[in-house]
Amino acid sequence: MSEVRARTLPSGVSDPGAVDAVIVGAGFAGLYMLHRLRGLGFSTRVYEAGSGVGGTWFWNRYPGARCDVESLEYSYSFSDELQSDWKWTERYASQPEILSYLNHVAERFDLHRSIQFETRVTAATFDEAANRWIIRTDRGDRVSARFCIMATGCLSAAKIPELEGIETFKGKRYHTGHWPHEGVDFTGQTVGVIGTGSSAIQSIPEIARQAKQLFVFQRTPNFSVPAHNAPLSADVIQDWNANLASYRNMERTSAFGFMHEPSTKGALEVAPEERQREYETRWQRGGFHLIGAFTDILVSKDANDTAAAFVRSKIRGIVRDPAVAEALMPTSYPIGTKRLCVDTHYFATFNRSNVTLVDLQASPIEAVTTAGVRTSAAEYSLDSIVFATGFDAMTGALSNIDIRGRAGVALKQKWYEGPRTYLGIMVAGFPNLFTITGPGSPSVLSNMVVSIEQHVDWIADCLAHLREHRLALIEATLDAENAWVTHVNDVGHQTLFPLANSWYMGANIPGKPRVFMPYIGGVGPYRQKCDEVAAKGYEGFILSQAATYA
Ligand code: N01
Repeated sequence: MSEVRARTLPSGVSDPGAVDAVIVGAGFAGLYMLHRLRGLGFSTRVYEAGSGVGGTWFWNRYPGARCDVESLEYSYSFSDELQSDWKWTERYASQPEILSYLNHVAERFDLHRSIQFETRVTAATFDEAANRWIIRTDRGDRVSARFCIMATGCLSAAKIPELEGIETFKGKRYHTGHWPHEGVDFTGQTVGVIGTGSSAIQSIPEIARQAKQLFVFQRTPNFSVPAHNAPLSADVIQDWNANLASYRNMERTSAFGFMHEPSTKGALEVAPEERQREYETRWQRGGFHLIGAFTDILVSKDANDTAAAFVRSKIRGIVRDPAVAEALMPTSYPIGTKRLCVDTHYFATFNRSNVTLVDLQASPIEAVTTAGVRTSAAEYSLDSIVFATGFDAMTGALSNIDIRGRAGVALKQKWYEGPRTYLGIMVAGFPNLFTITGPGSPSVLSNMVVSIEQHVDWIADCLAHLREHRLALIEATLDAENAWVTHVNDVGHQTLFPLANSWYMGANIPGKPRVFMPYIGGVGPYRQKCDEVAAKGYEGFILSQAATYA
């Protein structure tokens, strides 16, 4: 099979070409998927909306943007040479470093030539007569593909809240997920940041250092733990390299896709002093380790309360003004059930004289005005507003594409009451359409790179299997899908996650169904399930004959 050369087509010109596979998106998922399919000899084209590779790391260039999974672990494992050649410099990699890494990967594996940039896929329609997907783009492309693989990301459809008067604001507006490539200089400005999720918590300390005055508009306080970011020491790197195979295996078989010290006890099984010691050790270590301190933090409210109280006591200790500290303390949901944030000096930033917390629970935003933001208590004049207001998570990027399966049924319609998938990889009624880290898989509850590699490998092996057996189609059965959705819900409801108004639950998007979208059964057990399904001849899928492969 011949490689399809990428080229940027002039607007309005349609491409009648046919390929084996179209991949939508050139982030971590799309790049590795392209590499695997090319290695298998499938003709493949990638469409990417951005002007470069990187996905999340291409768009999210806000100050302080950094991964909350440690850099050595937040990296591909598929190539030994890549692993030994690339040198991470910090414990938690910054956005520019991750983007350089992904550019390096694209160059190293010669991926650019199969990617058509600045091209957004607008529609994907399954042609039942031909058993092929017809993919259309905003540049007028029309390409037919046997397989359509969505590598569109879980947090890529940025959400600006529907606030009255937004368009009238005379100053500058930014969204953290669409940050200007040239950067923004806030020196001398009065800036408002709306939101206090991970993006806000990372950017606020950086913006505060530049701005004359910063107002932080907080609707829901967030739990955050320190990153304790630092340059990677030679010892850490040496240990990582010496134990690479076993560490990678630990990630793949773990609960969340990264290495952690597993706990063996429940939080209430130990004496208060021991509990405190354990939390303190993990706080000092930094990152997500705190949430793994005990086995039951995410399943028992009483256990969870102890971890939440510990973090609140830390906030009380860091923030000097007791009223501000109080307002920064989350109390309305269990810790960990909204994505735990990992920060560098976030709470301490509220000790600065140029930073003011605006508590929207006490006085909600009424409108954006020409001059700034008006709450029920005051009007704040601003030069710039930063919307750190998140994403239409997990389903948003897919819903933005008009995806139609058998009988012209729209995916959006099928998912009207919440996403339904088999294994988070396929959807009944949408043959040969794959969703990398789709809803119903561990995805956002895991180290994304580990989950991406697992899905890409599974999909690549599946396509090779179909070709080897001269099969045209793979399609999830409705029964398998229903059983999986029930299982995903059952497991989710054994945890505390449904208690929070989180984006995991779709709660941040008005009108979005409240469904716990990711799968919390664990990265290791999930991988095992996917492998078993494949080993049993793709149990739960219908595979059908009569393919002609070029
Ligand atoms: O978005 P969010 P994010 N008025 O949805 C508030 C990943 N990520 O971009 O909680 C006022 O978490 C909203 O308030 P509330 C990570 O998985 C990773 O920060 O809905 N406020 C909330 O405070 C993360 O979880 C990294 O009440 C409004 C904030 O905006 C995910 O991306 C870095 C509002 C949105 O927080 C999303 O994070 C960054 C309104 N109308 C992101 N609407 C790392 O790797 C929304 N809000 C470190």
